[in-house]
Amino acid sequence: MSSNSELFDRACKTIPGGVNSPVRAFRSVGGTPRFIQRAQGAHVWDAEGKRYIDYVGSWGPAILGHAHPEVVKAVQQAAEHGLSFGAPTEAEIEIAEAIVARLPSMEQVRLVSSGTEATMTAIRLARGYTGRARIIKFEGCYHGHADSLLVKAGSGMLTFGNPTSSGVPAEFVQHTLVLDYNNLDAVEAAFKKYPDQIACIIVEPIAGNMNLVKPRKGFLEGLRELCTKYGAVLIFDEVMTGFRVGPQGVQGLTGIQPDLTTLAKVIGGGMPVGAFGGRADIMAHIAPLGGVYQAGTLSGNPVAVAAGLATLRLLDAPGFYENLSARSAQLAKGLEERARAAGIAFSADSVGGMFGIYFRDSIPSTLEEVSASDIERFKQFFHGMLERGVHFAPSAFEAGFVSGAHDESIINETLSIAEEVFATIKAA
Ligand code: KE4
Repeated sequence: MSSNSELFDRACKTIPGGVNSPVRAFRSVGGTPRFIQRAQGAHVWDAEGKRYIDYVGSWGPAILGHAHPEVVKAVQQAAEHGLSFGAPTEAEIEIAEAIVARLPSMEQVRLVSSGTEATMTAIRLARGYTGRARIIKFEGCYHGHADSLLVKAGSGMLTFGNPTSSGVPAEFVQHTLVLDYNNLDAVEAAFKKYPDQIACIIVEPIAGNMNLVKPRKGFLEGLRELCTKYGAVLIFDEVMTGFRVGPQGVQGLTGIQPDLTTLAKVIGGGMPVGAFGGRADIMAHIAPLGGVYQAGTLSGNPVAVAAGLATLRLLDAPGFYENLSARSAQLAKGLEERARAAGIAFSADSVGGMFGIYFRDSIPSTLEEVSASDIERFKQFFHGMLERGVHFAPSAFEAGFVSGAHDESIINETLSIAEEVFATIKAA
């Protein structure tokens, strides 16, 4: 049996950074990533056979808990009939109907294989539908790694973005305007400055990629009004929040209807499924109906769709989301109580099956406030918990995830471990 560090050394020889997605490399917290051998319910086991209570949950997909028997069975049964055909299947109709039935704003939906594909295409569609080039996104929101989204705010508030990644020419982000999350005045100013040039706003309606940050009262409503007023497309990127924060995502919690929604994670149940969809009059512009091109060899893959469909159906169980929300809230409140009892500046928040923990006195509502939290203390907490068998997200700028398998006893076990860890970590 190889150790995690032996596997990491070996991985680094053939995989850049030893990982297939950067956050997994533990670079923002230090130390050696855990190589997961297997997972079941609320737990994962690493290469050394050590068990962890898991709050990463594959960054959202494992909402039922890992390896749910009915999801695994659905995958096995689908695989026995073939893995991929490059031709339409009834299962794709079933999952499209399941998604459309759950999200009234989605009259039509197209499946892809990742959240990045979904957001990249939704933006192209908004540009094709409006004939406009400029887009608005918000600092701290992550929508995948398409070129025009790897961008940070320009020098001036309303100047266009600068690439955050090498290999992205400035021209590729010159139409992307990056504004502060929760700053509605900046959005209004942008529309006043470019009244007929903005194709869309893409927003995480509850942000989960700068840690959990909720919209302030009126922010989403304001985005909806401004997009309607100026003829721009409002895109809710619900890749993370879709069917995670509630049975109808953020749009169900708020009653605000976007023009397009992007999804992934939960709708694949751990398999590669993404989706974009919304108003039929906009979706009519997607090939083969319209001139906005999009395609994918494995889009709607029958095995992946089987996992997603089984997951969505199991989420309909009576009381599932009430229990999920209660467990997240129990964890957030319990961590906050214990940290503060240890004299640590700490706050925590939760919504549905997502939670955020912040080493600062109050819950943040901007990236700047998250960035001002005590990152060093987070790192101490992260490693203290990891050593004691609790796997949190390896970054102070990520949300955490609870599953239907995290019962009260598992949350209480986590809290008693956290109490030990809070007693050990010191101010930076
Ligand atoms: P993917 O291409 O990773 O499937 O989805 C991109 C994406 C789009 N939109 C939102 C709101 C997202 O959260 C994501 C991906 N989320 C990250 C978690 N911070 C995935 C983890 C990773 O990058 O390894």
